[in-house]
Amino acid sequence: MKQYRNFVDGKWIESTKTFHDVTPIDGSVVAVVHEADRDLVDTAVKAGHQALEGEWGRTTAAQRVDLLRRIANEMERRQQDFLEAEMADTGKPLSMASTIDIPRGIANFRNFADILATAPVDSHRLDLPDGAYALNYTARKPLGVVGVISPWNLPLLLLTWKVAPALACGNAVVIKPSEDTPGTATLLAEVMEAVGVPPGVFNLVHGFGPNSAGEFISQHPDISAITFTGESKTGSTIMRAAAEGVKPVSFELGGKNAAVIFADCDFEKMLDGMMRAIFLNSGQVCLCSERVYVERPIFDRFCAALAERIKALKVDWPHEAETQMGPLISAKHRDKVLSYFELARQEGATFLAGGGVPRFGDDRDNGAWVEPTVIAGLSDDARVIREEIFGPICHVAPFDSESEVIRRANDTRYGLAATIWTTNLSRAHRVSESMRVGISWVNTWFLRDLRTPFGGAGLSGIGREGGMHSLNFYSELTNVCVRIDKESPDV
Ligand code: NAD
Ligand code: 6OD
Repeated sequence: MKQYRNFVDGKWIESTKTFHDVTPIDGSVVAVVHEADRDLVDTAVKAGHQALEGEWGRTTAAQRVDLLRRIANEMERRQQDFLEAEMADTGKPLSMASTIDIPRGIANFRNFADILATAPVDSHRLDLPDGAYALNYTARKPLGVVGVISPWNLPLLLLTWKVAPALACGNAVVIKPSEDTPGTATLLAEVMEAVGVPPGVFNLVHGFGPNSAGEFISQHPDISAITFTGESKTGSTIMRAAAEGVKPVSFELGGKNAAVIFADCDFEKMLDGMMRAIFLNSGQVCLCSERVYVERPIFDRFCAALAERIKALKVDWPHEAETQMGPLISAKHRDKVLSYFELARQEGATFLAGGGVPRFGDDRDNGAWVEPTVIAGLSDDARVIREEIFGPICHVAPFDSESEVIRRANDTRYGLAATIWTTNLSRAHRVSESMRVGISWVNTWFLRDLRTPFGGAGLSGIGREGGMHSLNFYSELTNVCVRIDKESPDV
């Protein structure tokens, strides 16, 4: 059986306590995972600090740019291994993992290498009344040892989105991938070892959240900052732990995202986009649209067309080239999603498609599959409309005016993303800017430029990462202010 070990201070560490990494495709065991205890997390944090005091702490930005590029090259060489590990852990289709997860994981290192290589030094000249002036410039230094806690939905993509800029800025990291997806993080540790990242700079600890590696990281007094992606409730627990040491946190949390579809949209392009926005990764992307508002003149046409497209959606073995949707991440998460299907029934929803569990008559019946589902007819205060489900389900509702739909779309405690579909240019700008979210897409969805700010409002997060926003989070900035006298003393 494959073993996923911890990687601490440049060494592979086993544990007497292990758990099974199970694939949601058919419930079989992928690997035995070695769970880190509090002592091992402590060793990892100490190793990080030692690395910062040693050779790693003296690296130049140019050396780190070179290192990030070598990491990307080695990941590319092992692309197939990453692909197999990600698909086994998540059940996501080849069509997605090979075009989004793994290439983006690699691109994160290349992009942050480029961003660091071209990062400007912030400087300001201040003229003084006596004719002298002050020159200010900002020195960028690492924060220290950064705790990185990541989720299961886009495991490599979201982990490297944080690890790449953290290393670019010269930090050491202690990472904890989700207990459901330990595979690609373990491969990433192999890559770090292969390219010669100094011991202690990249530490991987496996485990769960409460009373396990996640909690040990967030409570550790010598962790300098925490970057976390996951549920809003978990974010709030981690924030309480971080408050003790007044530590910087960067949080990318849950969403209950709205799609707003105007009657003047390009209908077929919108339908293609909305199929992705609702069902990509079985709806397990924090940016997915779970609330879809459609202008009344095209509401019935939209519902009929969506139901028709769902009939053609290929829900099948992840390795088949044509497969568009795989299982959910785990039986536990499938049960949560099914409980929301049940709640929708109790709240009086009409099911336009799906609502159950597909039966395959083979090993997949032991997996974590659900049907792509569309519901309608709920009022805006129903729990199904207000709570994040994180599955292949959306609620569709008609609207009559721009102001009404802006109000309803913003009527949520979350604030991550919105997608607006219209051919009216002014309306596109007006509506997208009025969304209380971190990102508004117009006539597209999940199109990412890694230099742009990414994050959420309200329960969806704290701070922004991406491009210079990431470099600023992962750096301690010191402003140096130099007074330059008007006259030289020898005048
Ligand atoms: P989760 O919060 O359950 O777990 C995320 C990570 O936190 C895991 O590694 C887990 O082990 C760890 N963890 C859990 N409890 C912890 C604790 N008490 N202390 C420290 N660590 C703890 O989230 P998940 O189920 O893995 O991911 C799905 C959620 O993530 C959804 O809510 C989704 O919207 C959100 N998400 C948000 C973004 C974003 O960019 N905003 C991206 C992806 C996922
Ligand atoms: O693309 C990204 O950079 C990003 N952070 C995506 C988040 C997706 C959420 O599931």
